[in-house]
Amino acid sequence: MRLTFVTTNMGKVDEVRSLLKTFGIEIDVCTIKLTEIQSDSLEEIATRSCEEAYEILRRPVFVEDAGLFIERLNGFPGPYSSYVYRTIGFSGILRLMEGEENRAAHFKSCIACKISGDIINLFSGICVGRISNEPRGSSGFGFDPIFIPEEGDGRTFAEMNIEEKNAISHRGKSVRLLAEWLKLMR
Ligand code: ITT
Repeated sequence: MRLTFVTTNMGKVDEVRSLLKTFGIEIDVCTIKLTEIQSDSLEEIATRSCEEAYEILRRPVFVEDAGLFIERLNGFPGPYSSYVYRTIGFSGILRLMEGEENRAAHFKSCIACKISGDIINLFSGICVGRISNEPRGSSGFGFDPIFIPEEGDGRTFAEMNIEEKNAISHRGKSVRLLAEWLKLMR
């Protein structure tokens, strides 16, 4: 069985491919733009996108929805992270956080996978950390330059290589759960 990852984000593709490869799993990528419903729940957004992807492609698919949740901003931008990144970017987030002492934040990733039939399987991962005072690093994508994971050594995600980020990231965790489940299915 070959799985297709449906996403428009090539940063996600690099991370997911690199990690799945260590499990001996190769994937195809399809860059069609799926409808993203408005919801406070990443699980609900991923489930609906996955249903649409399966309807269109009619083969085993998965999608991933992720977001950055900032405690002091009551979880903003959360499920709206993609829009917020495109509009105000990470510098806009740094402005909103100017002078704030509480910089706690977490990333969450939710993968929805449909192999066949009616069942959609969900796999989630969370990475706890904080928002940096200034952007650092040039690897990765999105909010990586301003996120310092708690499990790390003080570097931002953008100062890590893919393997280092995958070892502790929200996406690394959800992808490992997907990989373990796929192994059981074999
Ligand atoms: P697809 O929906 O096509 O997969 P997208 O970029 O729109 O691509 P999301 O809807 O999941 O993906 O948006 C999440 C946004 O949150 C993403 O565009 C980034 O700006 C940010 N984001 C998610 N995961 C991230 C990560 O690991 N590092 C940095 N920023 C991340």
